[in-house]
This record gives sequence, C-alpha cells and structure tokens, in this order.
Amino acid sequence: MLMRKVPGFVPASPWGLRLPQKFLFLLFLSGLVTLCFGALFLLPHSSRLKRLFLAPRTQQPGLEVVAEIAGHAPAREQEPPPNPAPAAPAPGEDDPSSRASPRRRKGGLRRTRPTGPREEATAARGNSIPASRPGDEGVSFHFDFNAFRSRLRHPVLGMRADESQEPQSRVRAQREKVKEMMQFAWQSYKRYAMGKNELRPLTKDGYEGNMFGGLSGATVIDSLDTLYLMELKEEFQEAKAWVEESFHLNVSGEASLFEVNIRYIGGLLSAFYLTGEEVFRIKAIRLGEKLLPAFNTPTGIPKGVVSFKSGSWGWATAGSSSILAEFGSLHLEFLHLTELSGNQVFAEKVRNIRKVLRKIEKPFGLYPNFLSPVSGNWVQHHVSVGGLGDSFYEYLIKSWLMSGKTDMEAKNMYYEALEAIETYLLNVSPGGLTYIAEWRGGILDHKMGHLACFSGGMIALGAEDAKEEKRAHYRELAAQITKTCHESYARSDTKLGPEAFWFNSGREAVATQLSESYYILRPEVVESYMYLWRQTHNPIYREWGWEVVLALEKYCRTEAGFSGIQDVYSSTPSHDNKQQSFFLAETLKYLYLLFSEDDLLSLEDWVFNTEAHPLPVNHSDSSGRAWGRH
Ligand code: DMJ
Repeated sequence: MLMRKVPGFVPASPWGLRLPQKFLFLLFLSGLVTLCFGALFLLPHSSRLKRLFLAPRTQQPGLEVVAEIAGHAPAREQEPPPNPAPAAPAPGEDDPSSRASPRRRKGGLRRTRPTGPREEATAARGNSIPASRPGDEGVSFHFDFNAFRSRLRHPVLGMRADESQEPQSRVRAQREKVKEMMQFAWQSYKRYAMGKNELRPLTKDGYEGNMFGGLSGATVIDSLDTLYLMELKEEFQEAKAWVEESFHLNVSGEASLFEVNIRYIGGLLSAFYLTGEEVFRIKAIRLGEKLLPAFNTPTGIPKGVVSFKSGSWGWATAGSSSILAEFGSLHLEFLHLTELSGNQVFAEKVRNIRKVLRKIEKPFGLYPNFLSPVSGNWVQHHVSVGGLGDSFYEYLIKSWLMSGKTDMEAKNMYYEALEAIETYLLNVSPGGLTYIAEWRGGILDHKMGHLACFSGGMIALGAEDAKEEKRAHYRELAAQITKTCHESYARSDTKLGPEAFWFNSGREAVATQLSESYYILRPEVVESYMYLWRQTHNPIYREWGWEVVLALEKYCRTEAGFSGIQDVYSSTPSHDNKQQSFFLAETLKYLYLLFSEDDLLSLEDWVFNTEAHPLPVNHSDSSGRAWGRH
C-alpha cells in the first residue's frame, strides 16, 4: 500500500507483487492444493473427508419413482450393506439372511452392463458399475435382495402353525390335495408339452397360441411361484432350468402387451422376489424392454399389440383403440421393472398412463373400456368390471397397497371409481342377489361375467382403507358379490360356474345360452373366496372352495392334465382340450392359499398381480429407504 504512494512507481499487480513473485506464489499454492487432494484420495480413513468434499453419490434410480408416486421427496442412497446378497432360499427355507450363495460368495455381487441412459450416466461416473463382460446378457444394476428380504414382516412361506398343532387336520389334507393337483397339472404339462405355452390334455400335445408373439413356455413361467410356494422343489428346479436354458427372447411375432406383462413379466418378477435368482430378474427386464415400442403412440397410451420385430411400432400395425383393462394393468409390474433395473423408463410409461386417465373427463365418474391411443378420447361408453375393464380397478387399489399406502392418487382414483360403479352399475336381483351389471351409455346389461367375480376379493381388500363410515359397507358388499358368484356355481350341474350369467326374466345367476355356459378353469371365484377367507375367517369360504376342488376333480381332470369344459349345465360335459396356464398360476394357487395360514404370502408383504403373481409391498422406513436397497 505504501509503495503505491511513491510517485513514478507502477505496481506489478493489484496485490503489489511483481510478476516473478506472483508466479512463485501461484506455484506454491497449486502445489498445496495438489497435496491436499492427494491426501484425500490416497490416505486411509479418508471416507469422511470424501463425503464432506465430494458431491453426494447419485440417488439410486427407481427409488425416486416410488417416492415421487408416493408424494415424498426422493430418499438418499445409504451406505451399501456389508454383506453380499444371500443365495436364493430353496422352497421351504425362509431365512435368506442366514445363507450366501457359493457363486456370490466367490464372485461378489454380479454387476453387468448399463441398460438405460441413467444407468450409463451412473456407470460413466464410476459409481459402482464396472465394465460389461463379453457376452453378458445381464442388467447392470445392484438390487439388494438381502435388504429387501429383511424388511418383509412375515416369512415368505409362513409359520405353518396349523401343521405343528394339528398334523392331520382336515385343512392340511385339503391343502395337500390342491398340491397334488398342481403336481399332476405340472407333470402332465411337462410330459406332453414342456416348453410350449399350454398343454392340450386330450390330444396330449402342446399349444402355442398367438398371444405371446413367439414366446414359449407360458405355463412354465406362470407355474414358477406356485411350485415354489407349494414346496414342489423338484418341479420348481425343472421349471427354473427351462427358463435358464430354453426361454429365449429373440422372437419376432406380435404379442398382447397385457398378456405378456401379466404372465411372463409378472411370473418372472415373482420368481425373482421369492428366490433371488438373477436369471429371473434379468429375463424380466430384457422382456420388459421388448414391450416398450407399444408405448410409442401420440398419447403414450400403449396399443394392445406390440410387435417384437425391431423397428415396428405396435400402434401402427393394430386397430384403433386400446382396452382399459390392458393398458390399466401394467402399473405394478412396470414399477418393479424400474425397481429392479434402475431404468426409469418403465415407471415413466405407467406414470404417463395414470396422468392421461386422471385428466380425461369420465362420464358420471365411470371409466369406459376403450380409449383411442391417438386422440386420448374414449372410443365408446361401455363400462364393465368384468372383461375389458376388470384389472384396471384392481391395479388402482393394489398400487396403493404396493406403495406401502403412500400412492394417494391411486387410492383416490380407486374409491372414486368404486363410488361411481356402486351408483350406476350395482344392482340387487328380485331374488336378493347383489351383482355388478354392465353399462352401455346409460343402459344396463343385467349380467356378470365370470371375470367380474374377482371384484368380491378386490372390494374386500380395499375395504380396510376406505373412509371409516364405508368400511363395514364394503366388507358386506364384497361378501354379497362373492355369494352371488358362488350361486352361479351352485346353480349348475357341475358346480362350476359359467363364463357369464344373467339376472333376467326370473332366472338368476345362470347363463342363458350355450355360448356362455363354458368354464375354462378360471380363477376369479376362488380368488374372491381366498380374500374373503383372509378377511373374515368365515368357514363358508373354505367349504365353497372345497366344492370347487371336488368339481374340478370330477369334471375337469383327465388322464393327461386338467381341461376346461364346454357346458357347466351338463353332467357329462365335453372338454375343451386346454389346460390354461392361469389354472396353475392362479386357480390352484388361490385354492392352496385358501387352505393355508394367513402368513403364507401375507397380504401385509405382498400384492398379487392379476395373474396371481405375488409382488412385494414397499416397506420403506422412516429414514426414506425404499424397498430392496440401502
Ligand atoms: C387371467 O389371465 C387373469 O386373471 C386376467 O386378469 C383375466 N383372465 C385370466 C383368468 O381368467
């Protein structure tokens, strides 16, 4: 400062330093900085400093989806757990934390190639994702299976209290009978149709159908979790081996987005969550990616058909409207695809569907069955809780439950829709049977499809979270609808229910034409029995379920598997020669659960997708961790 006052003196810099002095000073400074950073990275015990100085690690993808949908701010990633994920527990083993697979013990966690933009960005930042291995078809994302399993509130396979107390109990014998039926259905399929989509028990061969775009093995994938749950260990291993060795995704046909999602994706996701086996996670994600072109429409509402041929969009090649039950039944599986892959795209797709449905005007609060994926308008005003509409409503209440009761939007949409259904579609017949009719622009068809019989279970499931003054009402409504569906079985000669039944001209809960009199091994009625049993423990539901078991044995069991029948009103019905994959996924699973303790796949921990594949509830804790990772 003094020097500035000396006349004729021009300082070398504003700090009063000459150039060489400044250079030396800067050199010293940069040396100091380099030394500090070197210490930060190289010295031991520097992690605290790192945390202080470095940017926080990227939040785990997928977590924010759950949080956002739940209306919470995304939670921060926690420290990784000290131990690798455990081996897949064998059926019957419930404590995954007590084991570690030899493969994982040896090689540590399996991490592979990034799949989505977010994954790539994470990998580029060097955040725990190493380079891909040649030929690795894996998905580079670490899902902490160990942490996920530790958050379940019940052992997956339950405590089986009834067995220890009453080894020869009737209910145990009933459960064993259902298990034997599953074993027979599986072994028949394996013997005559292994690897095909479904078994034809009369002709003793396999059937591929045209719903799956060239994918095979629908029965294998649909059976995995049922075999696991029933502790059919050998059969489960057979199914798993087929998935590992023979389930190929390089197909190029046109597939139903809905069917592939609920059966294949749902089945693979459940198999992964039950066992921790990577093969199921990887195949689910890879297959999920193949479904994405279906969403490439002007509104993002997917078309029903997706072409697996690369470069061809589903919406350009199929008809003009999308079906509510189809595009409305993706939410559960797609959130789990994001959860298990870290790829946000799956959650974004279903979040967009929700947005479109939230915004669009609903006639009287009802959701019509057809929507244009181009204009985003309803195509006609046909409303049904049966086919075409059914699982859309189911997925609303289950989204709420699966989110750990944080997805308020789904909850509100569900109860609003149910109110409208009650107001405009619900009826009581002159004979006192409660039923949900179908609505065509204000005119009612007084009929219920077999498919609509799932609604007893759904309303029971949703009753507990309704407004207090409505809870008892919904419980009673669920019981009444389930009773009506039971009547549709009880009023037939076979004690199995028709595809559709009417409430017209003094005839109630019966089909009025042969074309509606068939039974194709559908699950919806026993599904409702299972939920009502869990809710009420009224023995009537087990009695009704047992009637179904006896009827299936009498009329549907053939020498080489189970078959649907063409007329439930004939005591000598013809068979339709098809053992539907959903018979193994759903009908037998729900029957088995009906004769089991409530903690076997507890409803506190699991929601069932519409093909009865269990998907875990998000048990995040108060510190903001979401399920499956720290
Ligand atoms: C199953 O594939 C699913 O339950 C679907 O939601 C409706 N149809 C069949 C069973 O009937």
